[in-house]
Amino acid sequence: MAQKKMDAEPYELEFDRNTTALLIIDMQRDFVMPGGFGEALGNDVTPLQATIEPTRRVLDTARKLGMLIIHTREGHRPDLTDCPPTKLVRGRGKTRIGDVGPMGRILVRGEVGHDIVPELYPKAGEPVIDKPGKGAFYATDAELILRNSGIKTLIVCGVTTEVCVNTTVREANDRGFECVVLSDCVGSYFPEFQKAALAMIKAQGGIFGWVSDSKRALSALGA
Ligand code: C5J
Repeated sequence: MAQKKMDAEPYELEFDRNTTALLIIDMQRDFVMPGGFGEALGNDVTPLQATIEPTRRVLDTARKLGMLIIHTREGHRPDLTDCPPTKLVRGRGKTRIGDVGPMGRILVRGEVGHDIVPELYPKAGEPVIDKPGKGAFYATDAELILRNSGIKTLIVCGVTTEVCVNTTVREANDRGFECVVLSDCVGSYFPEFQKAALAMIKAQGGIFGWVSDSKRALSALGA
């Protein structure tokens, strides 16, 4: 039986495992390891590392169940022609997008820092979406892939909760996808933003979607 129920807020989520995908957003070294984009913006990256283990458990289960798994990476072409000049100068840090850091050029495709952490590394056949913006739907083929696969529901993990996760969930919601965000599998550099970003998703009867956690998601998936 593919029809499932997940304990979540603001109320139980009904979903069909066959039309549900796991979407893992930007679990790149540039955000979760020292020396990348996150740190260049002045953040302590260690809180984000706590999301890796619960996300790995959900990823393992999704793989065992044969679900569609999509990974995203935020970043730019080496010539930065797809990076808005406004994004380049924002942050005003000493190190900016395209500059050389300890993990290669910051937020540039093909560099070590741009790639996904080894624990969650995509397997062959799992689509990886390279996105120039915060949302996974802007200037990408994410929607096409999801529609072609008959996906209706997204289980969302990744970083950061208030930036790329929230932007993507809002984009997905406007396109008619149902999103459930797993609170221990999404992370922020700011505890107050983590709290607010999750609250916004489930507020007003689930205005953008649902919030659950890895334990409840794994139980709902039948793991
Ligand atoms: C940020 C992201 N925080 N992946 N990107 O700039 O959330």
